[in-house]
Amino acid sequence: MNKKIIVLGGDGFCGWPTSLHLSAQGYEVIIVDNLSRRDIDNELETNSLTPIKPMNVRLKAWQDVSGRKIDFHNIDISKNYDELLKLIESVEPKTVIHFAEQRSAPYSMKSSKHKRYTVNNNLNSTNNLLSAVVESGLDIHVVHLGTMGVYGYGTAGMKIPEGYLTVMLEKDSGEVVEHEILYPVNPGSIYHMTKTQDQLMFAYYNKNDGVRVTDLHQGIVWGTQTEETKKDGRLINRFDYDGDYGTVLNRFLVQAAVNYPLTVHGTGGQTRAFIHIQDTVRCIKIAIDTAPKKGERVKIYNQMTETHKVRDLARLISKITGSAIELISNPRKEDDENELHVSNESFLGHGLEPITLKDNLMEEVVEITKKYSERSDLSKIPCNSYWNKEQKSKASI
Ligand code: NAD
Ligand code: USQ
Repeated sequence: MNKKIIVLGGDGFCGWPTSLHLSAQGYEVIIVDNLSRRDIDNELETNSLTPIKPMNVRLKAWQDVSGRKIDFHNIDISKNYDELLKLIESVEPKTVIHFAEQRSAPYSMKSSKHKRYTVNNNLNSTNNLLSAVVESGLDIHVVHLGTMGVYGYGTAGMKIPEGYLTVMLEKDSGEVVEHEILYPVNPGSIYHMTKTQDQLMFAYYNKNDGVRVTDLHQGIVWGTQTEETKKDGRLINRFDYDGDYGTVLNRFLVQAAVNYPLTVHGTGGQTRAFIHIQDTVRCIKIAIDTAPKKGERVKIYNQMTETHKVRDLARLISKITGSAIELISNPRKEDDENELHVSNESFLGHGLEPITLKDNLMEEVVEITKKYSERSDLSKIPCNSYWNKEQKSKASI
């Protein structure tokens, strides 16, 4: 049986633990990454809170603890199409997992340079991958890490379905017909916009060339370690806490560890979907095992396990740690208050037993943040990427 998997973006926060998990499950894993995320840390003069190791050290450590080998290729998939194609043709993978995009909304909004980089990088990466799959002539399952943010975060009170929406359309004759469409997109940043465009590329290559795709609309990932990354200090996963790449729950946990008031944007009434990194890797394994059949449309799963309001998370962490909470002017143009109901039946139906905030894993994250708190640079905590001039001038009042 073909157990070869290429992981694009396998040096990143989600890609690294996924690569280890799949290797541990007996897959032959090949990582592709251009290390652009590490370059962006240099650009922003920040770093992962956890001391992540260079790729060759990571791979040696994994071989030491597991006896299993993972290959690595440094390729910019948005630019080096021929190298990507050559690799796909020589490996003949059963699955390609695509994490290789610029994933920070604030980074994508910093300046016109960052907007253009995010669009060029993300759209060309996805298009190059799909073109290469078609040109190779191989029947490869593409698993893409998308985002809950393609939907926007508000509905008319209904649960957000998994990708598709049934609508009733009235013909000129008055007859009402049922139709299924991609759920209308409503991106909240340039980054999120690239993910909505990825969706169209998947739909098109699926329709025209029969490419089999699973698109995972993932919520905000929290935590840092998984069963595999805990096995050796050299395998430690990255942990972002800075104003561009740190995501809200992980940021609050670091802020609590370094006595920095929890930075709630606006009223904190924003409701978002969350998932622990251990569940991310489990979900990807499920997505691989439940690949769409030839001729099937793009499969879309909502990859999240619970929803919370930002201020409720802040209150919870404040209760556990005694931290102060500070309401700050929101640098983003987004609704201050929203309700969010999401369907995640597919993963639950395939046996996912979600890790939730109740499962005491927050304490584990607090321990890690305390352990590495001396590596933190408090000047990197504020979010200073503004969505537009108005948000910037409000912040300076
Ligand atoms: P990350 O930035 O840590 O990892 C992405 C990896 O892709 C990095 O190692 C980077 O160097 C690599 N990469 C980027 N562009 C590349 C290119 N052109 N060629 C080769 N490699 C390239 O991000 P992450 O948090 O691991 O996110 C992975 C995916 O999951 C992203 O697509 C993101 O949109 C999605 N996602 C993440 C979250 C989250 O909370 N972290 C939530 C929902 C969805
Ligand atoms: N927020 C705060 N305080 C902070 C940081 C963030 O109140 O210190 C607020 C933001 O204003 C926003 C919410 O928390 O309302 C979430 O922000 P975030 O930075 O945690 O997440 P986001 O920018 O949405 O992006 C992250 C990942 C992205 C992924 C997305 C999933 O970086 O790759 O696609 O989560 S989702 O949010 O479901 O679209």
